[in-house]
Formats: sequence, structure tokens, C-alpha cells
Amino acid sequence: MLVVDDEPVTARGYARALSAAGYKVNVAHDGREAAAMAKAHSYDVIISDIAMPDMDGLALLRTIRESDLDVPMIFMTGSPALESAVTAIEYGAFRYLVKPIAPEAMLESVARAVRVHNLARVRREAMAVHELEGKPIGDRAGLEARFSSAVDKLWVAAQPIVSWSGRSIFAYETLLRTDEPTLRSPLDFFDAAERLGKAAELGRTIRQRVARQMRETPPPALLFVNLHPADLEDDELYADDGALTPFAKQVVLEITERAALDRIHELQSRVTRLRTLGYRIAIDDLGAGYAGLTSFAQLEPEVVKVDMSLVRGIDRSPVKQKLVRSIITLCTELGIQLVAEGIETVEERDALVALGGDLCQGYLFAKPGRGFPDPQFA
Ligand code: G
Ligand code: MN
Repeated sequence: MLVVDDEPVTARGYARALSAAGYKVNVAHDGREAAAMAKAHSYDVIISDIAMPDMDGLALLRTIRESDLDVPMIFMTGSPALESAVTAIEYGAFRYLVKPIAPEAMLESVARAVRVHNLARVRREAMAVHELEGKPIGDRAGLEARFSSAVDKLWVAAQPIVSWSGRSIFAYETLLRTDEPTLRSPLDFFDAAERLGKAAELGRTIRQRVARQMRETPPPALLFVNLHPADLEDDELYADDGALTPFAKQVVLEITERAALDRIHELQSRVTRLRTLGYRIAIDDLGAGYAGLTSFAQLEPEVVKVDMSLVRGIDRSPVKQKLVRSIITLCTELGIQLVAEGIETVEERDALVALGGDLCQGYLFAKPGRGFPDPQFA
């Protein structure tokens, strides 16, 4: 057990009660000392005061969650407040006890916390074994810790989009990557950002990275950059001193159908502003089943990207062939360029080309990678 209280008499009192009940107890007198001790040693339960100078109990909990998602934390406070109780629970506190606390009540909470901690440990170990079955879940503090680690370890990959007829590079799509193991999938990464209300912040970080890369290594072609709905509502995207603004003429912004376009305030005028800055617009994931062809009218895109679900096995699916053929016809009539995403086999490529497609993206040509990977045309 680790007992944390800036009031030495109180700390000693709790420690004595716990020792008498057979627990091994360490005492810390402020948040920082406790954080250092929790880092060096893994405790079964941490029992902490909330109001302490310098690092308070809630800050301590947040710090501990950076390295330990499970250890139960019991708060004991002399001045209960709804706000601190809400925060404590949001950050995954185990109990919130109000002083004066009878020793039996504390011991009862501690015993329960030990049992819950053991269960959490078993569950996490089981999940590590079946890593594919469940995504690690955690409380808000745990999620924050993983998210900030993911941002620290963020990098931007690029994947070529080729013109098959020209055997040439048409563009590169930049794709979010992170080396944080628990948020490796970009969907999970964005999901975490959304839950923390940091989607726009993440979007800015990505655009800064893309801009930096464009300054350091100018891409040999157009650059496709994915937008999240939150980005469309972020002033930074439209600002003259926005990170990507100087490169707008070389950039195609991908707006996914997944983005509930209807909910974006003044979408039309936003898109107009982006065009005025020099950006082109692409509809991403067409056919993935999110929205429909209404996005053609809403965005009047320069480019449409056909989702890989329509591409997969197209050589063997007459229905997919008909669908893609009519999308290609529609795009041709509207003067829209069409990119087929997720091409993995020669047969899929040939089927698309036979239907009149030319711009292709997918593992067959190159996987997303660091720098600007060269495509293969074999
Ligand atoms: O939603 P969007 O279309 O931007 O997603 C692109 C994602 O598809 C990226 O994560 C990229 O790594 C992945 N991807 C790119 N090419 C292929 C491919 O040929 N096959 C599969 N399965 N995934 C691909
Ligand atoms: Mn995309």
C-alpha cells in the first residue's frame, strides 16, 4: 500500500491501521514523492489525500496512469466537492471517501480494491494473450496517457497514387501513423482523439508534420491529405498563416463520406474558402456505405476515390464491375478524376483499367511508407 497525505499525523494514522491489518505500507508526503515511489514500485492500492500543495491527488492519479492503468486509487478528502469527485471518477479513481474516515471503512475499501486490482490484472493479461480480440480499454487518464504517447510517436507515411497508362506517379496520399502500440490503427487513434475532444488538435499536428515534410523533401507530385470533420470546423485550416496554406495548390484534401457532412456548419462556404486558397477536394471512400452521391453535389469534388471494398475482387464480381463502371461514367461526365483505392492484385488492376479506370492506389504498387516510396509497375 502507498499512503499519500501532506499531513504527517493523518498519514501515520492510516499507515498504522493498514499495518495492523497485515498490509505492507509506504508513506509519501506529497504528490511528487508519491509519483516517484509509484514509478519505482508497483503498489496494490494507493490511498491519497486530494488537496496537497504542488501536485494534488488528481494530478498524481493522472501521472500514475501514464505508467499503470490498473492500480486502484482511493481518495480521501476533508473538503468534498462535486467537481473533484467527478474528476476523480472520470480519471479512474476507485473510491472517494470523505474524512473523517473510520478505519474499518478504509480497510473495507482497501480490501475491495485489492480484489478488483487482481481481477484487472488477470483481465489485462488475458487480453495481451488475445490481443486481436479486444482493444485495451481504460479510464480517461489511461486514454490520455496513451493518446499523448501516440502524438509523441506520430509520423506521416505516404503512398503513391499512380497513373497506370502513363506508368507514372500522379500523387502521394499522406497517412497518419504512430508507433504507440495501443493506438496503432489510425481509426483507433482518431477515436481516442474524438473521445478526448482533441480531434482538431490532432489534425493541426498532422498538417504541421505534412508541411514540414513538404519543406524538407518537396514531394515529386500532388499530395493528398485526409481531413477529419473536426478539421473542417477548425479556423487554422482556412487561415492565411495556416500550416498547410502555403502548399495549398499542391494539395488535394480528402473528405471522407464518413464525415457526416450534413452536420458541418456552412459546409458549402467552407469548401469555397478552401478552393479560394488553392486546394482541390477529393471525396474519399466512395462506396464504403456511409453517405451517397449527395456528396458530389455538396462538394463538387475534383477527385473521387473509390473505396477498396468496391475494388476487392472486382475481377470476379459482375456487380462490382457494373457499379464501378457507372461511377466512372458519372465522373467522366462531371469532369471528375477517379482514383481506385486498395488495389492488391494484377487482376483487380486489369479489371479497373478495362472499365476505363486509370488512377490507382494500393499495395500492388506500393505500401505506405516513410518518405515517398517508389511504386512498382511490374
Ligand atoms: O480511409 P482511407 O482510404 O484514407 O484509408 C486508407 C487506408 O488504407 C490506409 O490506412 C492504408 O494503409 C490502407 N491501404 C492502402 N492501400 C491498401 C491496399 O492495397 N490494401 C489494403 N487492405 N489497405 C490499403
Ligand atoms: Mn484517404
